[in-house]
Amino acid sequence: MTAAPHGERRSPGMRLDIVSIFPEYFSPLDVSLIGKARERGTLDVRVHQLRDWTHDVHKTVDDTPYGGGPGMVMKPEVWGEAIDAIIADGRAAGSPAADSPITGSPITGSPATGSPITGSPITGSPATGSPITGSPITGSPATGSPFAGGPEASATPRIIVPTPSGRPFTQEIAQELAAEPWLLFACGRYEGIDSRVMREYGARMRVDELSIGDYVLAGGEVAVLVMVEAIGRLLPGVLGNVHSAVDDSFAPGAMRNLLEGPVYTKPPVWRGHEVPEVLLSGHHGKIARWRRDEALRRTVANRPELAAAIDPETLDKHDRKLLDELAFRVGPEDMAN
Ligand code: 6GU
Repeated sequence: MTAAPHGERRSPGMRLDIVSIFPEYFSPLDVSLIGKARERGTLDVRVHQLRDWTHDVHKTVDDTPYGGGPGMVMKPEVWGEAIDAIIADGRAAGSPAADSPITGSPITGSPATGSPITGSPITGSPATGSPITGSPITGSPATGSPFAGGPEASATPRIIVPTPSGRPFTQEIAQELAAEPWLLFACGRYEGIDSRVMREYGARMRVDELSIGDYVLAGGEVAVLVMVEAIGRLLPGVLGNVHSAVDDSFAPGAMRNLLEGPVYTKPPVWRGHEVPEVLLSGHHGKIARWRRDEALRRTVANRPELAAAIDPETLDKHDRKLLDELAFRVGPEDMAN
């Protein structure tokens, strides 16, 4: 499971490193779309056991939290050694732009000491206002950060730390991450990873703390599976039908802030339930209109907060009439609905 499908030679696709104390969680990545992408070399997934970087007989990865409180916190030293080793390996294995190292940044060595950049802002936290990691994830990846995009940047992975305290993982972020050559997912368990790890790497590369929803999982593993699937299906050639992704719910473009409507297949009548007639009409214009109506209806019913955030500029006369019939108002002025 941890082996790269094509040995040390890097494929032209994306490299994806995952560090966890439960590597066996990631066996689903061997199957289906993601498994096929790995076989083809579109995706080079490497799953690592964090405990491989411990030095004590018990392979300890956690300790009690400073300041007291429940639970345990993952130790920074082991994470530092793991991430340093993976970055060094990725560069040596000919990961993207390995020939253009970032000058001055220590790759290996003791991560806990000698960092020239302690005290720099933690990345990925919008509240810190960091010019590096706090830069908007939605922006062009090639701009706004010395680490985001460009040939130098690809000599470091973009680090993703799954945590319920992170910013929301969205379709837009999935699209942005799908354009990266190298991602490293750092799965925390217990109460999380010592915050200095994010600070340390955030000073040298893009680090994003991301949440998949407003609930708490026991660890980041399942969240990483979710993110990898969302990202992986966007990679070139991974989806069977290249057009599938543009109609996705939440996809930037026509489907922004819209959920997809219902779908049907044969037979035309099943247990007395009929397929909507318009879908059998062969009239493409009417079908497109019907689908948009259904998307609007479903969004208003299931996700009113999304519907309220639809840009009024993107609504045509027919859209407005439908929303009127649903007694639903779009836009910031009137949130009464
Ligand atoms: Cl990314 N991790 C954990 N542990 N819980 C979560 C989450 C992530 N997203 C939502 N809940």
